[in-house]
Amino acid sequence: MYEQVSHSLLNAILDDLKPEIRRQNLRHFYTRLGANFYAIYSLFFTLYGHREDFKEQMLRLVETMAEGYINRSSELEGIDIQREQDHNWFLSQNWVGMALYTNGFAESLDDLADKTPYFQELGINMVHIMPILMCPAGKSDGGYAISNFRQIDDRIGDLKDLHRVAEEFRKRDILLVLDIVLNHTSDEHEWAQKAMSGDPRYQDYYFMFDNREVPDMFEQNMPEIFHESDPGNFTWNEETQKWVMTVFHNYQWDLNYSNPTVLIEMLDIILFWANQGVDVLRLDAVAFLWKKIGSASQNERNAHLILQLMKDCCQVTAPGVLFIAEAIVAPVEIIKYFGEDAIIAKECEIAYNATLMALLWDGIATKNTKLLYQGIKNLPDKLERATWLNYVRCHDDIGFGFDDNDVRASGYEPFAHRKFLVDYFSGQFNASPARGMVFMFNNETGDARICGSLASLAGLESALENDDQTLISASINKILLLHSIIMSFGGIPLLYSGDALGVTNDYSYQDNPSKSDDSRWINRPTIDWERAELRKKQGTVEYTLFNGLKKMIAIRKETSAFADFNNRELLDISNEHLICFVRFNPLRPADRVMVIANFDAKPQYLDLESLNGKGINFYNHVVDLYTGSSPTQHDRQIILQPYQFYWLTEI
Ligand code: OTU
Repeated sequence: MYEQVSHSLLNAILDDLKPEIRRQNLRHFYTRLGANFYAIYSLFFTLYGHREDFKEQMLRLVETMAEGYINRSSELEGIDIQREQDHNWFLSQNWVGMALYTNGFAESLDDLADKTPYFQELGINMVHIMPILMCPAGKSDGGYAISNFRQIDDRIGDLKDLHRVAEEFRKRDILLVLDIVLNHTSDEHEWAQKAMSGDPRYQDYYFMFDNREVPDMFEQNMPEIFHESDPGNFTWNEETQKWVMTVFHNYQWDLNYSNPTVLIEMLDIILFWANQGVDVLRLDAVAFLWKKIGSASQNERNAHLILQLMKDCCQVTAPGVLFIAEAIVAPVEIIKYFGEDAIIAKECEIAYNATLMALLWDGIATKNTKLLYQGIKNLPDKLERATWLNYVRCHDDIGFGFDDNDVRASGYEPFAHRKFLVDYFSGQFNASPARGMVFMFNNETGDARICGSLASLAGLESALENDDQTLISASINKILLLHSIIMSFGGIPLLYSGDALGVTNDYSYQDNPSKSDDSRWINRPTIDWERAELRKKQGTVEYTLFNGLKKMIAIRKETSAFADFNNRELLDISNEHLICFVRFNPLRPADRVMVIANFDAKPQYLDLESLNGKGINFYNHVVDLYTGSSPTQHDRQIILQPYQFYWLTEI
């Protein structure tokens, strides 16, 4: 948009640019800057317009984008232009992701590059390599307490190795995803160290207070994240005799985005990694970016403005790069991280579907789909050009953060129901085969979350221990069932390292003093590659899971109705153990797939009359894409075995 105030400021900024920048050929940069400048200016003005140094900061912001553009390789610029032309590319059903820790999956980044064929074997073409940057040993929060945003942890490799990974991936059309930890730094980061030595410039990068007055005001409304290990949101710092805001661990200092320098530094880091050949950036803990006294300091409007600004700026320099919002918050809040509008107020193209994840686990524990239905029904439609990251497990805990109204509408009392879920997955509930751990139990509120690997939560660990074949196959079927939903729901499925091989809990963290107070380590596995060979041996758990998932992935890629264009219709049916939805290709509505999944441990049936003609036409020849055969029908009913799913289509 053309508007006089911002346009004359833009002209002034272009005159003031450093000569090194002015001398460059910046054609594409200028066209994009011109297109986005009004939005960038308006957002920056809303956040920092009251400051005396506003214009200087604005100049610095433009210089940061220009420098980022100058450093972008022509190969990456080519990809930008290609993606600009095919701007819906990431909504295709072709993408299937996997998240992993370098040192759990491989020996090092170099070794990970050598293991690329494993991804291809399974069909994975988007790999989220979890934090790889410098972290203090011990006080690392699994890589999310970073002491240097530009240096790769030398225990796993260096920038050269990452370039090799990026190159190997690109050759094979695999997308590379890396983290940007925007909300905080390690207390060993140079900025924190300078702040500790008393430098006021760097003290302004954080929230530091001489006494408890302000911290106490904040505390009144701020929930605690790691209540058991790190209670409170502030930590006393001896060196400076100040209280520092530390929402996560006491060694993770929250960055202060009311200081524009912080925003510009972090944008510079985003652009730096974009220029290393990263396709997608996972923005960690985005809900926490803005702190405000009197609020929970999560999901604040200004947090959204910061993300819009980062998106607008990144589009100018590296428009081919996508953002994933990691905001594990209430369903109505998650959706806002896509932005308000697909074009002028865009934030992240992709967001973790934490709602679906928690709902799926509810289905497993209750063997019932009431809450799953309710939750999906109330999941708002996304913006255009936005997509979910659908997952079952990740490196974190599981929080049962459903909407209380949905829980009530399903006939449960929220507190008691959550307690049931925690008891079920921690194996305290009678007859539960799950082997999870309670995470961050809060005595005052009764809140708790759950850790554990997918296989152990689904009962595989206990079944193997008891050598119970029936339970072993039930747990395998549950694992496949959960994946059948994330692969067909709409969005990019994100598998978690180890889950395709049925890797169970790793208890070794309990003997490591720097890990033992964080049970999330139980679900951060080290892959045993010798054992992984069993995926090639028929009859093993590894074989059944790996090949089941491999087949699902291959079918997904061939099924255009599985692309994500808000093209899903949830069907009301008369059986509360089943979930049933239809996916259709918006361009060719006759291409439809009906997904039916049975969450019960007993066979269930779907009464075709209850569909009222919705879904697909069962008078035609119907076939299950997964097995290639027709579904079992009897008397106008479709029969599903325990934990069975169908992907039905008419042929
Ligand atoms: C994220 O987690 C990371 O995934 C965690 O591994 C980190 O510990 C954390 O940020 C701090 O960097 O912030 O918006 O319930 O779900 O902390 C959600 C715990 C987050 C995690 C939560 C999450």
